[in-house]
Amino acid sequence: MLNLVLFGPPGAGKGTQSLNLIAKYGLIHLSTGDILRNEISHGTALGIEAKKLMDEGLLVPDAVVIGMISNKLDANKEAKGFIFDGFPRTVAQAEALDNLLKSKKSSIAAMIALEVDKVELEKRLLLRGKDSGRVDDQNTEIIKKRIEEYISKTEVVASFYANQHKFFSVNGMGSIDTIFKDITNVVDSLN
Ligand code: B4P
Repeated sequence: MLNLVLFGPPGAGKGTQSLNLIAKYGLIHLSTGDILRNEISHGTALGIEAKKLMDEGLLVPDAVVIGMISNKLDANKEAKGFIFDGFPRTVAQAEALDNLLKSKKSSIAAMIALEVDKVELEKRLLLRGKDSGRVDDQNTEIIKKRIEEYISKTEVVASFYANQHKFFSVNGMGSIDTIFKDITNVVDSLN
């Protein structure tokens, strides 16, 4: 099984590159952001609670996202592997993911981190906010809050995987195709 964590700050290109990776390696895409937005659009109790936090740029509680990922792993028992996009975002989530995969006799092969500077992140998110209608992409203060949440709670997750010798950094600035090539070089070097 090939399990990859795609990592980086909001707007780094995790969602964008995940789509390319699924097409090339036949993996299942698990984006906690997409799953949460799906709950919101269906007006579920989980979605209503999550929306309040997401619209302010705050993280959703660990137990909620861990439960969602556990359900998705159970629903895709025959998968060749998974791309975890936007998850884990805290050390508690990373530990829970290791335990979930261990119980299925599997593990994470690599964390690939997209490195993008703050100015570029804000520019990309505001641009997407114009077309997508995403509330969290339309306001500079909310974008700043998301980046702060990333720095205070998520950045440390990189060390979690570095300690397991599974951390790989990729330059996330430049064309989508060039970045994808750099990512595939890492993936192809894993075996
Ligand atoms: P996510 O949905 O994960 O969103 P993201 O971090 O903003 O986006 P991503 O990095 O995937 O950017 P993308 O490729 O789309 O999270 C949203 C919210 O959900 C969080 O703030 C939180 O509240 C909640 N949440 C999600 N997961 C959670 C968890 N595990 N725990 C707790 N809470 C959680 O790219 C952005 C834009 O840049 C796009 O418009 C794209 O076209 C553009 N772009 C991409 N690559 C580019 C390039 N190379 N050059 C120019 N533009 C590029």
